[in-house]
Amino acid sequence: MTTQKPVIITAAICGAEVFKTDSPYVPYTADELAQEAAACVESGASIIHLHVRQEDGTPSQDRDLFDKAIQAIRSRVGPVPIIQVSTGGAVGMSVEERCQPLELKPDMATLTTGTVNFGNDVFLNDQTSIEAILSKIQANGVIPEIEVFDTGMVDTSLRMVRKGLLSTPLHYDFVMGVPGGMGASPERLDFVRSLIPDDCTWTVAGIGRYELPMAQKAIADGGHVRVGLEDNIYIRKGELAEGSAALVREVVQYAQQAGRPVASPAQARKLLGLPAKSNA
Ligand code: KMH
Ligand code: ZN
Repeated sequence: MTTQKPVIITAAICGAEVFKTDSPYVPYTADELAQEAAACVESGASIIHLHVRQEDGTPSQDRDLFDKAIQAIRSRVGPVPIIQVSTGGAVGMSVEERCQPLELKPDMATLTTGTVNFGNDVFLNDQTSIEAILSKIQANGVIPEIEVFDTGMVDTSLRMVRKGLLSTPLHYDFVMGVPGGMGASPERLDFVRSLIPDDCTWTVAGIGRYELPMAQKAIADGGHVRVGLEDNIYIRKGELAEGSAALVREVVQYAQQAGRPVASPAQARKLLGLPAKSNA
């Protein structure tokens, strides 16, 4: 009997574009973020993709707000998940602003390797900015997750490998369904996956109604999955998910149906080449 590869579930619990006016379950404060992270880890998530907010819900990349949130998560959640901070922040933020949480030396951080239209906005990541963010990621000993909103972003990451700026194996997140970026479909996932080197790992974040179908496809294809209110607030058409943990539980069911175990934080660390932690 072959043992199937465990599925790493990332919970994107907060983001920068959804508000309590969209769903009352979106967490803002350190306490709310920690409570939400705990529910997600109990349900099967091993990575928490983290953004933070000011009290009134305004998206922020403030170092102290991240510090409070990470401390709250680490003290509340056991086993301690992999903390992956956003360096994307919200559209319009400067590189300096976006990089603040890296000073806290989290386990991982996102690195978007290209500019993309983002609804009516532009998520700006020119080459100079990508390299500036990467050098701060590396200076703080943080492992990047390459965020791919369009297929050319894989090419850019591979060019950076050839230039010696990045090294494989890399972990990729294919974000599918942002208006302005690549769409979400099985065929597109097959294609974008075919571009990355064999030793790399990948996860899929389907946006909006594509979140759960793309999760199912990723599980069937041996990949990993990201879900959460950052990307989608509905559990079914017209029915709000009562927090990101409800979406994580849905993914756990898909994994069970496909015969794949769900990775613990310790297993996820191993699969992603992160150093082990005693309480993971
Ligand atoms: N909020 C988006 C503009 C990331 O976390 O690195 C960028 C984003 C990606 O969410
Ligand atoms: Zn994000």
